[in-house]
Amino acid sequence: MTSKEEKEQQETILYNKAKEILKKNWNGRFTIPSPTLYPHQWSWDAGFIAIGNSYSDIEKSIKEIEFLYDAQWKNGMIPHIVFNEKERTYFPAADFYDIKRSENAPATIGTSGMTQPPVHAISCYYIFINSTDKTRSIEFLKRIYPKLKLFHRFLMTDRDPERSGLVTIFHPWESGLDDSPIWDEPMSRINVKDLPAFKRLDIIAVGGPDAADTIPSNWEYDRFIYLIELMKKYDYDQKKLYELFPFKVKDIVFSSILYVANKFLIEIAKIIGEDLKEINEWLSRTEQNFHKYFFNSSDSRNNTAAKLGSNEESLFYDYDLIQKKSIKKKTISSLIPIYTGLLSKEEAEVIVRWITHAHFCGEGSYCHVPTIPSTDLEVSYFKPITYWRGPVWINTNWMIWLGLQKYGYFSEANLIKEGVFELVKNHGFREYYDPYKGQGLGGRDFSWTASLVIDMLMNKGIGIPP
Ligand code: 2M8
Repeated sequence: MTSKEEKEQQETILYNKAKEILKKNWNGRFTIPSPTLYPHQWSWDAGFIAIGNSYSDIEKSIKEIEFLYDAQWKNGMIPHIVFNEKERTYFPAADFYDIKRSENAPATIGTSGMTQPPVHAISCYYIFINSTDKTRSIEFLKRIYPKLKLFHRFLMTDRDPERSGLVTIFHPWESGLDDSPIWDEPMSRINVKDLPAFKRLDIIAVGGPDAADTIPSNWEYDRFIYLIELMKKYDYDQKKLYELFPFKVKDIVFSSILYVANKFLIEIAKIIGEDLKEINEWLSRTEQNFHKYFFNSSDSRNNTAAKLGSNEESLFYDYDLIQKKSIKKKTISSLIPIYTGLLSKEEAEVIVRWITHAHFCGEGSYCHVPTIPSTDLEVSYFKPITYWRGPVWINTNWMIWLGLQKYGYFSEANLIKEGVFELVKNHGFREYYDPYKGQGLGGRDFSWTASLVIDMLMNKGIGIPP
C-alpha cells in the first residue's frame, strides 16, 4: 500500500469512529457533549456538533439546533445549558438556576440563566451547503432565521449597551473557556459571601488520581457558583446585571464568534431573501471597535505607539469593563482574532509568528504535536493538564485552522490539522489533551472533538469566514 493510500485508510477509520461517537451521544432529542461528564445539551457544543452531523445526518443537525432554540428566552437569549430533566449527575442542575425568577425564561423548559458563544448561524450555513434537499433546508433556514437574529440582537443590545459590536460576559462559563487564566484577576476581586453548601460532581465524573488537577480549582468553583447566586438575586435582569454585577468582561472569543456568525447570518439572509441592513450595522460596529477594545485599549499603551507583536505585551487581550483595562494574560484567546478576518495582512502575519512560535507549541518547543495549547507554555500560569489553563482543545484549534486558511497560510493550517488527527488517532476523541505528552484528558468520546475532526477530514472550506 502506498503512503497516500495508507493515509486515506487511516482517515476513513477516523471518520467512521467520529461518526460513531456522534451517533452514540445522540439521545433522541439532542447530542450530549460526553457520556462521562455532561448529560445535558450545551449551547456552543450543539453548534459544533451540528456542523459534524451536517455531512452525514442533516436531520439530526436540524433537530439539534431546533431543540436548543425551543429553549430561547423571550429576550432572545439562548441559554448555555438545556437540561435533561431525568439526569441527576451534573451540578448545578435546573433547580439551582431557578430561572422562573425571570419573566423572560421559558415556562416549561429547564435551562441555565446565562449564555455561550453563538456558533449556530455558522452551523445552519453548513446545514444548507451540505444538504441535498435544498427545498427542505431552505424551509429550515426560514424557520430558524428569526430566532438566530433575535439571539444576535440580544447580544448586540443587552450585552452591548455601549454599541461597540463586542459582547460583555457576566460569568467565565459564558466564554466557554471556564477557568482560563484571563478570569483570575476579575475573579479575585469577587467577594464571596453566604455561599450555599454544594457538592461538586465533576470530580467524581472525571475520576482517577489526577482528577483534581485536570478540572477547575475549588477557589474558582466557589466563584462560579457565587456568580450564579448573584444572577438569581437580580432575577437574571440584564439591565440590573449590567449596572451592578461584579464581573463584566468584553471577551475576544465570544465577540469573534459573533462577528463570524453575523457574516454567515448575512449569507443565510441572502439565501432566503431577508433584509441585510441590521446585520450590516452590527458588523460595522464590531469592525470599528475590535482593535480599540482588544488591542489599543491598554492603560499603558497609546494608540499610535502600539504595534501588534512589537513586543511581548502587544497582543489582543480581553477588556475588563470594571477595571477599565486590558487583562494581559497570554492565552489562545489572543490568537483567535485571526479567525475573524478583521486583521490586516501584517497583523495576521504577527499572529502566525505566535502560532508557530515555541511559546504556542511551534518550532523549538517540546510539544507532542504543533497544535495550539490554551495558554502560552512559558508563563507562570500555564498548567499542562488543567482544563482551559494549558491543554489543547479541538474547537479553538479548529477556529485557528480556519483563520489561517482565510489568510492563505495553508501549510501552517495543515500542520494543526495533522496534529489534531494524531491526537485523536493515538489518544482518543477526548475533551482536551496534554500539550507535551498528547495524553487525552477530561471527558471521553467528546462530541465536539468528533464533530470538528469530521469537518477537518472533509476539508471543504465551508467554515472559512466569508
Ligand atoms: C465546560 O463547561 C461546563 C460549564 O458550562 C462545565 O465545566 O461544567 C466548558 O468546557 C464549556 O466550554 C463546554 O461547553 C461545557 C460542555 O462541554 O463544558
